[in-house]
Amino acid sequence: MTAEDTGPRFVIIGAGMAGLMCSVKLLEAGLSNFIVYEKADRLGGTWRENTYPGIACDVPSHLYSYSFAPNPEWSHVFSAGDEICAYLESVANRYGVDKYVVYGAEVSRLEFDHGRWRIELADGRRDEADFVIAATGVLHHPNYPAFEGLDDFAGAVFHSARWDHTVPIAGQRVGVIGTGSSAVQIVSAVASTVGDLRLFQRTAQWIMSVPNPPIDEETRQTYRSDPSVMNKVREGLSSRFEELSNAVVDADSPRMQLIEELCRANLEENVADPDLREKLRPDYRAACKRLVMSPTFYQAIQHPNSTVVTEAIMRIEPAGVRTEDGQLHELDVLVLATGFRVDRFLRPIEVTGRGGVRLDDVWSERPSAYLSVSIPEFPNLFLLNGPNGPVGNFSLIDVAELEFGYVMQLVDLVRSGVCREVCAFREATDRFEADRIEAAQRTIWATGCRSWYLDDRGVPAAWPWGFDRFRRAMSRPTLADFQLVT
Ligand code: N01
Repeated sequence: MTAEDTGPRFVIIGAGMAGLMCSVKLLEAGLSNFIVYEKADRLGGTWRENTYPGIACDVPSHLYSYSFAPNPEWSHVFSAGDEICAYLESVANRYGVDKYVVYGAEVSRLEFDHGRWRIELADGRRDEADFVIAATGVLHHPNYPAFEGLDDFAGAVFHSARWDHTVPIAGQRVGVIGTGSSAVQIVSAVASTVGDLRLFQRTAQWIMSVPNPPIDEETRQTYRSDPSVMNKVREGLSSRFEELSNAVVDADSPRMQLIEELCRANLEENVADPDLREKLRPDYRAACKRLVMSPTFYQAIQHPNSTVVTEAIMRIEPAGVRTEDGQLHELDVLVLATGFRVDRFLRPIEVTGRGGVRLDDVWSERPSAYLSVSIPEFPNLFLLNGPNGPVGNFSLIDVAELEFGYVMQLVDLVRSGVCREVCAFREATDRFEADRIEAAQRTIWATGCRSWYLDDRGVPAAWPWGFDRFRRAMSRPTLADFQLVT
């Protein structure tokens, strides 16, 4: 135990990108009395779980890196998932946070009791903490579609985030359900190696063609020897993403129109067969759904092995997928690239706040949190990448770092004796929600499509303003919005 171990105790839930960042920053602040509970047996979060062929991040790697750990070794502009996972592991090693992570430790209950959080793990282990930071991810709980007969399928069936690498796909008849970013990357990666590919498309997607060139050795050497060059690259990427963020929150902006034109031109110029082009043409505005970026999808879907199936799925049979037109699409492997349940956040953990308030009750309609970070009546509990935050076309690493800086200012109120408990007031949270919902109507996400951004009322569950506003909001808490219990 070090001297600091007598300081406030933190429990961090999740050893993904955000949980690791918290650990590094707590150590940096001299706060080593913390533990990270990770239910899996490896760190990496989303990059550990998603291992499907073709996986890469659609935020450029030099932006999708911690600000404190730039990486001159990125191999591509958009590097692959295993490279990102290896990067997270190397950061964990370099900063010595690995030893703070307990693997195979699933948190099942959190209860606020007499000013402290009591933590229970699924295997019965118990712990206590002054602060809990939930770094449990957004796209974490797979959405399994409820097709009749799914369990009867005779071949292999798995979700894109649970890829079964023991199942061979080369030369096989493979079906992919869904047309989101995951499906597009899978199709692009496997079209030429499978025997037959059926893409079951419920809704067509706009695709922006963004090239993904390798970063050559000479450039990497420059980054190694002069990190300021790499930092300039990051700054340039960051300002381009801010422009994108400002475009998508204003459906009428000229930049949004430019994005739409680029997507339209990609379709017109790169899909040769007019029938296929019409099948692939969405009937809603580009970026209404999360914009899919791929330089290779149209090429892959025009491969002789590939077929786009637009007839609705009637049921799954042992031999394959039966569509409404009566056709049976015979398959050996069925991939459910059907997205995630995005309203879960730290649930199914049972969380009980002050006075026995249950998070399940507070969030019975839908999840909400003040500035996506703090929940009324749940003091000293903070969320990273929580509900209604900036999930749309930003680097979630940047988001988590900014949120952490904000959270630490709240933690410091307790550490310095200003208060013992801190959480947002209900009325501040309601006011934030009202403003957010009003602004959300002007975003591109509210222009008429079905997407995972929309909550059960059809309101985009995302930060509806530009990134500059988020950065400002995170720079300093408005203390009047917080209930400080002394
Ligand atoms: O999931 P999605 P995803 N019957 O929710 C379809 C990030 N990400 O895993 O459009 C038939 O986007 C559904 O159809 P529809 C990124 O933020 C990033 O692909 O609702 N179809 C849709 O086509 C992304 O946005 C990267 O009509 C059904 C698809 O399944 C987010 O993760 C890579 C169905 C789900 O698409 C999620 O992407 C991967 C049903 N019953 C993911 N149910 C990169 O960085 C669902 N669908 C590149």
